[in-house]
Amino acid sequence: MLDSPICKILGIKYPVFQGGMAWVANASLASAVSEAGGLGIIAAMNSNGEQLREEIRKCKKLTDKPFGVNIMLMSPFASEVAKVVAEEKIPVVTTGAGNPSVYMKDWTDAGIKVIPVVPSTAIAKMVEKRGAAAVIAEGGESGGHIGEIHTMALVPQVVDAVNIPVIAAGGIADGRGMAAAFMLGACGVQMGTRFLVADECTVHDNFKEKVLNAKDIDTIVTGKRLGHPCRSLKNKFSKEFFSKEYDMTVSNEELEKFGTGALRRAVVEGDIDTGSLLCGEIAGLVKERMSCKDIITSVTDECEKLLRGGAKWVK
Ligand code: TUI
Repeated sequence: MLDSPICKILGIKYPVFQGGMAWVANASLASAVSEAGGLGIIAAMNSNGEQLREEIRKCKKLTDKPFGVNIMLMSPFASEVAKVVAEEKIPVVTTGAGNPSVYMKDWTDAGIKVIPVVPSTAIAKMVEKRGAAAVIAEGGESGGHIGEIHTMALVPQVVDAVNIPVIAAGGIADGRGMAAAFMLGACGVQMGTRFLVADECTVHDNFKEKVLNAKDIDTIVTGKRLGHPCRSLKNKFSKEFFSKEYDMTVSNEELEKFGTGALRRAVVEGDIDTGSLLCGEIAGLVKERMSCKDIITSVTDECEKLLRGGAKWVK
């Protein structure tokens, strides 16, 4: 059995978080992960307060285990959903795509454990000062909005920079990645891409098939010109976005407009040509559909075996 301080802090069995993937991480996925002993996370993404409240209530009906909500700070509804998580007494809030400082006092006062995603040591230190219970150090291998450095370099530097638990994210989809994260000083992992193809994940089947068939070099980063780089699978949409980005006759407004609605098209409609298939670099390793329970058990069992066998490298 793996032992990690984050399990005690959050009241979970396994130190495995499911990423709060935009448009994807709903009550179905989050409740299945929490039921399996990990930390399921609902993505508030661009939901307004009442839409989020409805999803939270659905999740509460499906599990009595702790689950979290991820607040995407670039959302126009961020301040509205920030209030809803406190009203609904959500035990854990993770944040992404920005600095959560303005909300942190209200959340910690409400007894919420705040665990921001951090792309750098500076932001990790800042949120620690403001009362974060832990941080998720997310490397650039991740799908979706990413920072500048990658998991192997980011995690140990964040571990050294703060005195709170660090969860590693980005490029982790099996027990090897999880064991490596522990060796870097993390005390848990967050996985997105692996859960994207989980049985309980309601993302369109066309999207799941693209992930299952992806190779190592099949992702691309777009959006750097707009200041929000995003990793997704290569397809007609991402390749066109990429070429428009380097075409100075295309304005930023036109570029933003081209991207609007693309994630919903992929996730909900299964449009794998003109939709945005946000996905991490580790997709090439994800070859099987499984339940959340089987994913968590196989990843943590493999991790445990590897950690026990670590002494083979020492004479
Ligand atoms: O947030 C994510 N991943 C996401 S959010 C998303 S929706 C979206 N769509 C289009 C453009 C932008 C977002 C899709 N995927 N991951 C967590 C994450 N947070 N990655 C990087 C960061 C981050 C970046 C800067 C966290 C803090 C930060 O602070 C900078 C500052 O000072 O504001």
